[in-house]
Amino acid sequence: MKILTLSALLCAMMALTGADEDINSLLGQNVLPALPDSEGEPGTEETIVALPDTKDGNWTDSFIPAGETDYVQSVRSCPSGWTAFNSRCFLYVPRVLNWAQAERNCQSMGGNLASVHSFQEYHEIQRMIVRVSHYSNQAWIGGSDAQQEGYWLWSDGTRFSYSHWCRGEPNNVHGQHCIQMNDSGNKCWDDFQCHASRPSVCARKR
Ligand SMILES: [Ca+2]
Ligand SMILES: [Ca+2]
Repeated sequence: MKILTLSALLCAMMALTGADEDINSLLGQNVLPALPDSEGEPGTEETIVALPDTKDGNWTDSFIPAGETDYVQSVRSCPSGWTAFNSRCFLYVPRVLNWAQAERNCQSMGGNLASVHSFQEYHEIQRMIVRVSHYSNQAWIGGSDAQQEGYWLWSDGTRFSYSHWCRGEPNNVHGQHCIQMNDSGNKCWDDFQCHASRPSVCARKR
């Protein structure tokens, strides 16, 4: 009889423990102890400090994490005339150039023709062009399949994972290997002849 009672007690305790776990799990409380935040300890402050102009004379601000005396980790603002978005700076170049000239022009300013990785990013670039030029002009961006037909690559080396092609594009009519944005009424992407003259959009890291 005593053995039976003991067994019944053990079963009841196990059932209760299991029930506690289930309830905690439902309430989201059955979690591992919080780990330290790898991005920064709570209470760490970042201060914005104006730095002397650098050699290109256009930088203005820098973030210096408090307590960092050995190095300065800079997240710089964009050069004058460039538009900041996420971790990059963008520039609309109204002067018409062919795609290769446009890419070289961007490189001369420390960037490349812009790669585009999301609709949000594309929309920001479109807004910048309207703000600067008051039109929604066709413009070169950094996509090309000149190396191998149908293999689209960005000139800045990033992965070609997002696209905003117009209906029926890319169609490679008479050999089209460079992407112009803001094409047709839908302001979408078209593959076009790389030697054509277009405004362009440069991008560089902040
Ligand atoms: Ca092509
Ligand atoms: Ca086309």
